[in-house]
Amino acid sequence: MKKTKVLLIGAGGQLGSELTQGLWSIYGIDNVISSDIKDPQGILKEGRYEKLDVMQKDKLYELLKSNDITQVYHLAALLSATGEQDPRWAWKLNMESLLYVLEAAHELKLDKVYWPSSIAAFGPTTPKDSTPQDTIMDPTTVYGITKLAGERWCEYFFRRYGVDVRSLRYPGLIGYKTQPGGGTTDYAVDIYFKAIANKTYECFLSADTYLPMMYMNDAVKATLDLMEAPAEKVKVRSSYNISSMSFCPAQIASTIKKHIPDFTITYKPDFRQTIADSWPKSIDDSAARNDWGWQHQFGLAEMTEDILKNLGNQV
Ligand code: AKB
Repeated sequence: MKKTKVLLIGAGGQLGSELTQGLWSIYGIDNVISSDIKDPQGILKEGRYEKLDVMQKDKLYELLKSNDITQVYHLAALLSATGEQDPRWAWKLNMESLLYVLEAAHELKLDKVYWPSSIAAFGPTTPKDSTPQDTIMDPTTVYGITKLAGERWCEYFFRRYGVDVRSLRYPGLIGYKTQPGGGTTDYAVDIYFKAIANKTYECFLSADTYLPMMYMNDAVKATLDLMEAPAEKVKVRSSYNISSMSFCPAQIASTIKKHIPDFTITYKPDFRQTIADSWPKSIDDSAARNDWGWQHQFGLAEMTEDILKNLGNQV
C-alpha cells in the first residue's frame, strides 16, 4: 500500500499550525510537510517545512513530485476583510491556487485534496437561521465569491476527473495559539487577548451581531474526521455545512466576565459590520452529522474556560 505523505499549504495561518500538529499525530512528523510563503514560525519549525509561493505552479509540482505527496491540504487564501482591500488579487490568489492544486491532484493522481470553504459563501438573501446545506448563495465579498466558485470547481473536478476533494464551510474559527489574519470573525479571537492584557475591548461589530463560530480544536477534528471518512460516506462534493455554536459580541463578553469580572466591552462597528450582516446567524449541519458522523465538543462556555486558562498561563 502507498504510504500517505501530506503537503499542507498555508500552514502559517490561524488553522495551519494546529492542523499540522493533528496531521503529525495521524501520519507521523516525517510524513507531513507544512508550507507557507513566510518563514516557519513557532511549532512549525519542529517539523518538515518548505517555503512555497503557491502561485508558482512549477515549484508546487516539483514539491509534490519530489516528495511523493499523496494528500494536499490547501489553506492559503485572503480572507473576507483583507480581500476587500484588493479584490482582484483576492480573486487571483484564491482561485488560481485552488485550480493549480486541483489540476495537480488530477494530473499526478493524488489520493485526496482538502480545501476550506466558508460561511462567507452565503449572502444577504440566504436564510439566516439554521442555514440549510442547499440554499440560495449570493455572497457579497470577493472572498465569499471565491469560496462559492471554489466549491463549484471542487465538485467539477470530482465529477469530471474523480478527484477525491473534500471541503467544509467553516464558521468563524477561534484559537489562541496564533493571531487571526484579516477576517470578519476575528473579533472573537482578539477579545480574549485584550481581555487578558487590558481587561477591555473595543469591538468592530455591534453587540447583537450573531455569527456561527467554532473552537479550533473542533475545526481540526472536523477536518480530520472528514478526510479520514470512507469516500462513499462523503456525499457532498462541493462543501459541507459545519457548526458547533453561534453567539454575538455581547454574549462572548458576558461569558468572559464570569472569569474576569471587571472586563468591559465597547462597540464601534466598521466596514466589517456590513459583511457580518450578510452572513448566516446559525448553520444546519445535519448532512455532515448524518453522512460521516460529525459531532462537536466545545460550546461557548467550555471554549472560554479553555482559552482563558491557556492564555492566562502564557502572559
Ligand atoms: C472570515 O471572517 O473571513 C473568516 C471566515 C468566516 O471564513 N473567518
